[in-house]
Amino acid sequence: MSTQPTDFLSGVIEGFYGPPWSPAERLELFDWMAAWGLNTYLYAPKDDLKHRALWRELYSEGEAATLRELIRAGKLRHLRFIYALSPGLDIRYGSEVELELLRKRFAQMLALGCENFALLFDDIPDRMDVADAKRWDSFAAAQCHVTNEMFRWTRERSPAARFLFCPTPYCGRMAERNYGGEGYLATVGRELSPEIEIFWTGPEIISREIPVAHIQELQKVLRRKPLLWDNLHANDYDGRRFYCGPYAGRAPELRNEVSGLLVNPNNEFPLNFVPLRTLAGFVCGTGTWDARNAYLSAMREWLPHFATVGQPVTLEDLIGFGDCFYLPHEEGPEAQALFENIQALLSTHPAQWGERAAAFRQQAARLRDFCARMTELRERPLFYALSRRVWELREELDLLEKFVAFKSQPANHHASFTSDFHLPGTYRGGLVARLQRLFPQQPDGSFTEYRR
Ligand code: GDL
Repeated sequence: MSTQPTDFLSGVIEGFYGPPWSPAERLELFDWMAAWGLNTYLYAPKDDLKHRALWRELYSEGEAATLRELIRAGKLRHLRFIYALSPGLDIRYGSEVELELLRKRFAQMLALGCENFALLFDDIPDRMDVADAKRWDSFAAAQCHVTNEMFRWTRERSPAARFLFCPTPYCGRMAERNYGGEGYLATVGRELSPEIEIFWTGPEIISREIPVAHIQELQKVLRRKPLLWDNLHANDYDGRRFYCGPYAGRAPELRNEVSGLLVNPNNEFPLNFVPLRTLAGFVCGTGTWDARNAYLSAMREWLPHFATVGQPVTLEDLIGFGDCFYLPHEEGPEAQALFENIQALLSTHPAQWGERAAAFRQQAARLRDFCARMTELRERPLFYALSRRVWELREELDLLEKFVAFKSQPANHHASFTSDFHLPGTYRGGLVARLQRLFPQQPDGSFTEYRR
């Protein structure tokens, strides 16, 4: 049973950079959300051209028909559909012509059945054109002007509309750096109509934790409860990773301090099962929150999606695999243990390896075997979503296994090791990998120059 009032927004933002989800994926998402008790979907794919770069252009008939279908599908499942527009790249805030274009865009969406809206001003140049700078002494005031007007206009046509706003500084670090100009958030808190909800991603864009005290401080400035835009499982910033760990690092008390909790997850839709299942558990749960337990039970529910054309996959193996792609700031315990094992081996002379070498080889071989079996998944979209990352993991495990086997032979203790399957150029090659090697980052975040 949910403890949350029905006006608490809970659900998903399609708000990442990269290819937007397909209509079929969105329908599957809606089915998951309805089954799990999440109530809101925010349409905000950064790379729908008409959401951001071409925000002035109406949707074509074909595009409109797809959106109408999506909105209808949401309604059938009693989900709240919110349409977001991001005009901030180049809008002239003081122009009546621009405001009229915004109204036309919203009017088209209203005609398609959409009742709730958002204006997003994240990730935009933080400056105004000359005329706007003359009229407003701050960026925040200009954005409030446009947003308040669009809110008023929308409520006249859709009286129960929820209306959301994403500020230019949308996390603690950006606010500290005075992104958007000094006093930006205070101006928004004062000038933005109190019924408009304001997004916030926590102390960071990708927040490992979102402390209750951090949000309570923010409430004073914004003069309302913020609405969380949680990027914990977003992976658009790193093509090598995805996150299938649990919703974590947020205390259950946080639910009382925000007007809702929306997550912007992995680009690859099929990889979001556990993140969204555990989010639903967090939002709808009562009492304490045990993220690891939530993960283990969501993994059990995800397992049937891993049916293969060959040998079945076990829950134990799936959990170990999921631990390798857990959360941005931490590996799951099994992956961490594997890492520590190989780290210890690499820093010790092979004569001292003892039992550890065999233990590592066994662990790695099992995981590598699991990765190989992913090619046999019946759900091909799930395999395609996994395939590049699984390939990379397999390569690294294979290399390390070969290395440990080679060095375990006393005759090879001092011999140098090479692998015929890991050759310069085709292995860890390319400009990006070379740049990374040239300019490594320390665990404390600092960068060191390369020294010969
Ligand atoms: C962001 C972007 C978001 C992106 C995420 C992760 C917000 C408000 N905006 O800054 O579109 O997916 O980071 O890269 O979070």
